[in-house]
Amino acid sequence: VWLQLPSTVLSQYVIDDSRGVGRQFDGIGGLSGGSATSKLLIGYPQKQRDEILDYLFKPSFGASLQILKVEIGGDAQASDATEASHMHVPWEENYERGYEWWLMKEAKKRNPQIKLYGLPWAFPGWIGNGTQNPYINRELLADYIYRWINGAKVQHNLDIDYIGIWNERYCDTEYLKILRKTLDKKGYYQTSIVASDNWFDPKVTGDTSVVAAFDVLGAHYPGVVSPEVVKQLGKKLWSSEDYSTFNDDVGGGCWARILNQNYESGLMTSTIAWNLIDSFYQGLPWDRTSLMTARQPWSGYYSVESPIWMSAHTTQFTEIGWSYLPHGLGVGALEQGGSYVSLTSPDHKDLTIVIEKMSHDHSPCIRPALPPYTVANENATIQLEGSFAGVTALYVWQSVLRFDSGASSTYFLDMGSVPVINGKVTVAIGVDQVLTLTTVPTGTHGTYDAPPPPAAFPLPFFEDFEKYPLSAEPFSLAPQQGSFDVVNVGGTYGKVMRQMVLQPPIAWCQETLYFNSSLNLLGRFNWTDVEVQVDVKVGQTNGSNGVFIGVRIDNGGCQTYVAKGLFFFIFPNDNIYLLASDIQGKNVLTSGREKVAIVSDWNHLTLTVQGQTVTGSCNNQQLFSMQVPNVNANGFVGLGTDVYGYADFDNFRVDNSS
Ligand code: 147
Repeated sequence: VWLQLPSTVLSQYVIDDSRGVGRQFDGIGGLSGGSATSKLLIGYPQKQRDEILDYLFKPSFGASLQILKVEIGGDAQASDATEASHMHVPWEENYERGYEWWLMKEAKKRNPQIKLYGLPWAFPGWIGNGTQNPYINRELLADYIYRWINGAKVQHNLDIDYIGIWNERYCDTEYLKILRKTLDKKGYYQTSIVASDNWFDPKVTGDTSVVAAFDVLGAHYPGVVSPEVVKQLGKKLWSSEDYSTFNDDVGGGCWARILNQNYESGLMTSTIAWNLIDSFYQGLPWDRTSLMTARQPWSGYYSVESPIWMSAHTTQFTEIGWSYLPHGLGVGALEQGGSYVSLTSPDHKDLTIVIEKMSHDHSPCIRPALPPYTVANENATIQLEGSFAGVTALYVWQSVLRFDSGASSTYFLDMGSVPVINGKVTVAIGVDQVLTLTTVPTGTHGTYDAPPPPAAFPLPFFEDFEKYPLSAEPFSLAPQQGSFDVVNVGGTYGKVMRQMVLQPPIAWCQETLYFNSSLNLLGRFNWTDVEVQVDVKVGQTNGSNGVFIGVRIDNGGCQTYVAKGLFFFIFPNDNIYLLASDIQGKNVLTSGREKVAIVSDWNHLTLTVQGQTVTGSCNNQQLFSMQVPNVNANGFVGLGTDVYGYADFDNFRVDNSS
């Protein structure tokens, strides 16, 4: 690491706290949700699940994240599946749904110091009283958010440290003030408000009564820049959502660069990655734009990617509450391109210097566009002064990202320690490298044995929901619209899965407003010839009109409304069935109402596709068997309701048809 690089340049940097410090460091985080990005993680075998969670959260092991931000489920799609609200309807409250409570507890178990941050993307429809405006009754919305914070505390003993307004949507400043008042009145003084999870919004920063009501100004994808006026505001500045870049080494380069430069350039003291982990089915939007990848609970396979180790360069050697050093005295741009930041502990005994020299072409993030710049190797002499003048050695950790063909990158390598003589140390900083120099001795490149090899989703699949606790969201079904809870109906069916949403939610994806169906996906995007069976019953009160099962479904996420495939609907109250090639049931391939076996109680549906032949039956009576020339060749299987409303599903079975 030291003076290995042929370079004529010898640059010099001074690290000195004698003129005070810069801003307080607030931690590096990951975002679960916005939406359903952790969906498949909870279904992993215990051993691999614990390993993955250790790579994310265990201090001095892997990413060692300092903040976990989660979605407050709103029963609506917001990227990769819906997340359940704690109040599907106004007359209930439930804190057992989904997986975010579980994830927060697993994170806290590993790191009790980790900070928790909640933010809604969408809201149940009743919050807007049927409109798309969540602020129509601000007190009601504040109460709904307070209940989530209180449920976290009372039901799960989780303290929510930060709470947001509405992800990347209109920030109502009257509501912001009412939320602050509500939380104070209920005793949640400690929960800080982040505004506005969008951009450095002048509406938020311009009014002193609004500025007084929040603690953190959070911008998304700021491109390491914050305007001068917000730097003067006297508020913490965060990049409260960032990254979103494919997690190969370019993604690692993006993450390393913005972790340093969000402070060096933008004075942002926290950066949070969307998203924490790719634990959603391959084939859904935003493939691997995650710190690591774990989307095969059936095989146990997972993969630790470079952004995990780029995080470690900062997180393993700092704590929330440390301070950055002043610009020019520990923070700045490198002479030959790249950046360095230095942080010190509150007692100024510990020092951590993180250096990155990411080249332009190997570190763009998904957004915004990266302006051109150049980097070159340099040898740098670092002079320690002030409290650090007596430091005699620094531990060195290095990552080298390599893009030349055949070369392999090295991540977060323990380089031992380097002597510091008379406060001076010289290191070589190469292009596409990250270096940490630190007095903190506890860094570890955490490692587990390789997980089992990857495998395709195994068939046959069968789910009767009996193993789940009440209100659970079944692990392997990924709802794209609607929300599905395990409920107990007793009798021979026992536990079943019920679609719970009764009216259109306040959307995050505007596209979801184009139709009112629910859809729950499972399996593999590559499936071609499959048979799906399920027992279904529409609700008697607040019921949906109809239910469907589908195969070769080609779309999820915000584009669910244009999903194509083969969808077999029944409408028990009208005694009608139909087969359509789109989820909206507009392109009808066949339909009928005579001699059908549909009943108002439980019906057993079977849909089989083999090549171009599709066959459907209800209660073992065949309703159609036909050639379908122009449908998708492959896709997920799924089930759902034709409009929002209760419907029950049980004994869901998927098998190969050929
Ligand atoms: C963000 C969302 O907050 C996330 O839920 C996820 O969808 C993520 C994917 O990159 O994107 O939303 C943004 C969508 C578009 C822009 C910025 C953020 N944009 O075009 O600047």
